[in-house]
Amino acid sequence: MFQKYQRALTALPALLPALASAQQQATRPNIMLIVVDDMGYSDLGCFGGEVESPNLDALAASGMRFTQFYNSGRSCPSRAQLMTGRYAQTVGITGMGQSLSRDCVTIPEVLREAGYHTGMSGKWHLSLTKGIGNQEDQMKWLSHQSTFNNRPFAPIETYPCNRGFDQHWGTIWGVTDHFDPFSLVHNEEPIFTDSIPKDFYYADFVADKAIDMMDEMTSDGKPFFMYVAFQEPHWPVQAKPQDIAKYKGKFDDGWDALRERRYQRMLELGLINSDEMPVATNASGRKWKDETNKAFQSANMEVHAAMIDCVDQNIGRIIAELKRRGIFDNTLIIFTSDNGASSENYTIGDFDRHDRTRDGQMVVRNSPTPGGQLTYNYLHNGWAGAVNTPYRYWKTTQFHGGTAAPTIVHWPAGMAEEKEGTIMSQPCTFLDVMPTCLELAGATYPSFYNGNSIKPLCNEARSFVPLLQDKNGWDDERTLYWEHERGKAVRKGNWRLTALANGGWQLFDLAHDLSETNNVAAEHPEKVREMKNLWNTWAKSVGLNVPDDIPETKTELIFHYPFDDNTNDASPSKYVLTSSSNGITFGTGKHGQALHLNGNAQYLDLNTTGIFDTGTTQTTFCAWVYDENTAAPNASDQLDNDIYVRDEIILAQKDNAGTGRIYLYARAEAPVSGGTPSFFYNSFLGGSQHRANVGSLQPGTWQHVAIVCDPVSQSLTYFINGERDCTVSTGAFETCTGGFRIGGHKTGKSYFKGYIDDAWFFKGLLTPEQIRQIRDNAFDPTPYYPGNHDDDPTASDWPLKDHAYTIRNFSGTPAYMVDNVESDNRITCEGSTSDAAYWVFEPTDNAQCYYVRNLVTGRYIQGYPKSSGQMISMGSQSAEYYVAAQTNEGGRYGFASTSVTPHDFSSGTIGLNLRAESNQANCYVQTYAAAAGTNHRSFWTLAVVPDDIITGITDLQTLQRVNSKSSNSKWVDLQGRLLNDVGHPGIYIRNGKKVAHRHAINNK
Ligand SMILES: [Ca+2]
Ligand SMILES: [Ca+2]
Repeated sequence: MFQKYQRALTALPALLPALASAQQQATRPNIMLIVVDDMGYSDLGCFGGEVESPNLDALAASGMRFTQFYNSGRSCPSRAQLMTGRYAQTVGITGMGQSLSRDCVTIPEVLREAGYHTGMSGKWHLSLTKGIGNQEDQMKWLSHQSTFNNRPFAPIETYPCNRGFDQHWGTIWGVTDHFDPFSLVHNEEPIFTDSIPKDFYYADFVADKAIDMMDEMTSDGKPFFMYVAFQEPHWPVQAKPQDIAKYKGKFDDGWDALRERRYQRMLELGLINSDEMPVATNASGRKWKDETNKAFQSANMEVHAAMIDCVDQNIGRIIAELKRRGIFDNTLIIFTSDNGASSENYTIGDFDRHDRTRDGQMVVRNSPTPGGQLTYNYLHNGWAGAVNTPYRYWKTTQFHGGTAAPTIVHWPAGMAEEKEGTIMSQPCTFLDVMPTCLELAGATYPSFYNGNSIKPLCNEARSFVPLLQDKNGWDDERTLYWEHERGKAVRKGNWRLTALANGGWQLFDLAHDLSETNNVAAEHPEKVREMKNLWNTWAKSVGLNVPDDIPETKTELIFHYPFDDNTNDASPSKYVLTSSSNGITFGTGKHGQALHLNGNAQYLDLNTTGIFDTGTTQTTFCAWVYDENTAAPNASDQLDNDIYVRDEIILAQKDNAGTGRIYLYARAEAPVSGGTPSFFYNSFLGGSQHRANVGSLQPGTWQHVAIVCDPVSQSLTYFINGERDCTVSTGAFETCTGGFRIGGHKTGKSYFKGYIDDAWFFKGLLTPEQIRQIRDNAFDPTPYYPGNHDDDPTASDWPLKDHAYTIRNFSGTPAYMVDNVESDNRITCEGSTSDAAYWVFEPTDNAQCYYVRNLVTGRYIQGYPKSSGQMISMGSQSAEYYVAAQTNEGGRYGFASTSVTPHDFSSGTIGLNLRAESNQANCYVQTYAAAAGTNHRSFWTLAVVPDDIITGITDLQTLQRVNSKSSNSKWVDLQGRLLNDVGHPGIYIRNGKKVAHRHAINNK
């Protein structure tokens, strides 16, 4: 009987740090790390696939399947993290074909120090691989036609045998002919340089050598660490005929059927939960029924399956050998894959892709009959998008389709019995393998190795030994990061923020969407910001160059056209629309009247340019839309790729350069051959269409449509009737600063036919709630008038803060605003100042908007009636006032209610503002609507009240706060009463100086 590891563990501390005796070492497990290359997440039988994998299935049945084990999405970064327990970017692997740095240690380096034998068979791919630089010679080199004087395959000091492995049989490069691998070595020496055995297949060789090495590795009772790195099923898809034969015809029903079958099988196996795992669509966009060469596609998949089958057979041979030697139970086997299945399809005869065999026969790329040595085929994206079921995307991306590693851990001697055959969904990562090995070997991670200082293990790396024993999860959450060739991701708890290399951030709630199908970034902008900041901080910490983010755009209204029998802009900007020569009309709208365009060159132009730059400005456009084109497109419309297409532009930006920018258009498509037409909203950006879902457009009915355009996250989000339809990843936004056209393209085409009502356009990202408020005609735009709003105003945004002022009507005889508390709670104008003429401005949520409070009486200007000519009252309620110096009266200030629009003093009619009779003291301040610049009675000068008058008044509040924490400041009034937080009426002095005359200070 083998001792259970729990008991063995208790003996381990005594082993440290010296080498253990042979007897003690025997309790430490052998560790066998088996890695396959580019396997689909669900290819194996025990992960829901069709591949016959009885040996791995058996390991799964008595071991554990880890369903959320993460690799890094590509060979080199994955293997770097696996070998070192550190992010690839920190160990020299910032891309592909680079050497591991010397400031890290590999698992075999550490375990060898701890008394383990270390052996490797198979693919390395952690050495700098350089071509010869001459295409013809490169091909000769790859195909063994010349060794170029025993040219090293990479710097020899970076070979596995020089990175901790006692022995290595395998390849240095990452891609080779499976029947005759390039860069095959035994330690430093090239092997099979003259000829390759006739029946050679790489997977067989890898298993042969793993088995052979066991003789030496078990000879003295020390445990071993063995890294078995199969290159299968990496392209070129090549397999032995007898293995291919097993899969003939097995995939003829195509990848759509396979995807559904696997999904169901995974549900049955308990690997996934439909609540967490919506069915992701095939990221290739290819439908099997539309494939024109099904035989070719099926054949590639048959070979892919055969390669994995062959790997499983070879794993069976390795397991048999472990059993024969009686060491199977105390060998920890970790089986995993370095990345998801590959969608790649490269030309051959380039760099690491051979174009001929050793005897000079040329190889056929994408042969109709793949599998043999004279073929060089790929799986292609249709199958790749399916064999990674239930996930989206594939190798090289940082989506789960690239980074989810189907992982099996098996260890009878050390795993708790109740864990046998179970499924572990706790997120783990390749980073965890090093600390796991350290724990099992009782080894210490060094700070100095082989003459080099060693950087610490990744903070996030954890031994998963507890998960094999009594733990079902981590005690605390950790944050994991990914980056490869501009693809990126960060996971924290059940949130994962992911971006394709050429796309923006997408946010997924893994608790309900482990397949990453539903980008919820629009619903959770704060979470996006938090996660993005985490990623940026991490990326900088690992030395990545993180470009400055485009700053978030403050929400600000650009225009608002209610189209109520006119084209007036209801926003303060008053942008004028110019009608097309064909005119426009109005008809019954959603709210009042609506713009009606007849589809025949009718449109409206907003000719102001330079309002913003599309490339760097977040925007939101929304409108009620009624498309009158209910019929399917036909021969009178545009013909494009065998479909009739009709575009009707709702809003476009007119630019003089580039492709321009079309925010929103209605698109209808119909197959030339007939069939179901598609109607949907669309957007044109960066030379491409970015579609809302088919069916989003419903002609012949009113729809509220919003499009949120975000160059920061590089995405577009559509809202239909207030509900998000979809978010589309776009890539970078182009610069575009032109004016706008409503109802047509800048070049005079794609005219809209129907009604448009209540069109709003904002800088910034409106929230779903704000979009719904607009839909419901319940949105208050005033905080978003230009200059009004600041998401995160700082003290410097309120220039009037921290002083006391007098407010004087500027013309002629001075007339100061005074709180006339003594009489009737109103503001009067008086010819001279008194204490009740001192005002302070308190910040609101919006910069340039203030609460105005009388310093002495402590009361606010409040509660103005919403009509002109009413006197303004004072009281405890604070009302927000837009206080603008940008008046037409030479920098003098205007005060306007922010709840009565408009209130921009620079132009147009002002809603309700504070006004007093010019040249007249002893009058009341009243509300008035007025046209800008026509009545200087609405304009005021502000003067900071000199310190010698109000010294201490503003300080008073500050010092009183200090006073509450300290007894040093003593304030007394003229009666000698010590002041506390509550002030008394009277004159206040400090250090013998009058500081305030209080009536009834309402201290804040
Ligand atoms: Ca790979
Ligand atoms: Ca209207």
